Amino acid sequence: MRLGAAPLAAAVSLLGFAAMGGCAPPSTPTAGEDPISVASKAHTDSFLTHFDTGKVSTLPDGRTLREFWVEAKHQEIEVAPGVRFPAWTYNGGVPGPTLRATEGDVVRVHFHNSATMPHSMHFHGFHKASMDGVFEQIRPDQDFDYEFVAEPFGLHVYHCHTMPVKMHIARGLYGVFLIDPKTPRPPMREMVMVMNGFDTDLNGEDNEFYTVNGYANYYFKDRPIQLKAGEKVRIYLVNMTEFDLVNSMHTHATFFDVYRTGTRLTPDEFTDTIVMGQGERAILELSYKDPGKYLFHAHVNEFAELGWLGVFEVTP
Ligand SMILES: [Cu+2]
Repeated sequence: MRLGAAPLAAAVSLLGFAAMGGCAPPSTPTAGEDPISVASKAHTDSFLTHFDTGKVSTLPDGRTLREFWVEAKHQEIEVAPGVRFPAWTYNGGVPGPTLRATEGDVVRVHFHNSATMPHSMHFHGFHKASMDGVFEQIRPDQDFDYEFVAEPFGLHVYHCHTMPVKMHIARGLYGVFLIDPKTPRPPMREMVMVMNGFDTDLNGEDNEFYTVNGYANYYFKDRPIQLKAGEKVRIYLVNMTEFDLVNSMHTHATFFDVYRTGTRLTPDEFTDTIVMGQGERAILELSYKDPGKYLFHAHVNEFAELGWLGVFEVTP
């Protein structure tokens, strides 16, 4: 970001640590409340733990077919209190839905473009060239079915690949594509965190706000994440920040196991800070021994001050 964003920074980094009190219920509309604000906060709230596992059926050859429905549509969202952003979305929110399959499934994504310009879906993972979402651009009001076998297992992403790609991603056209291994990982509470930025002055060069899951400081101010002492949690962490070369996450007072790209079942690293380039992702597993409130945030501290800040509230 640039220095010009400083006044906006002041507007958002308002929150003293006093704001870390308690856990408010998810946003519900009350009389006079702005519906876009309510919807945007509700999206960030539910995004953390919502996985779209699609419609499952069995093909004649015995394989599992997993179908998803995704619509590109342009929609205004709120990214910080009183700050609107003219987003380009998958299914109406930024990030788009977390699509979850199992290694070996046949995945079919029914894509419809309701926007006023061409868009596409480009999935990370193995697939044929015709399913790559690059040369087949989907025009307004057109449909396209992306189909491939889910592999390799790991934590992947999908995003629009229409030129200029940086603009289509900066406006919000991305989401998480998670492929579980055939033998599942050990069960534990799971959450998804997508690190991103918002170029709210639309200058096409930098971000004025940084968030996890679309709303600045949401898990810091509105709804700290509740954990139990000793409880192990799994975080699917993805970096879809545009313009800035790296983003990062740092946890206070604990360390985490890192499974880079989620493609192996043994950890690569045990640390408290992970740095990721654009499009990079990793699975983290962590726990806290003692009750208390613990910050997590970008260790690019400027991003933390512009909205990438959260709290784990650990109870006995
Ligand atoms: Cu696009």
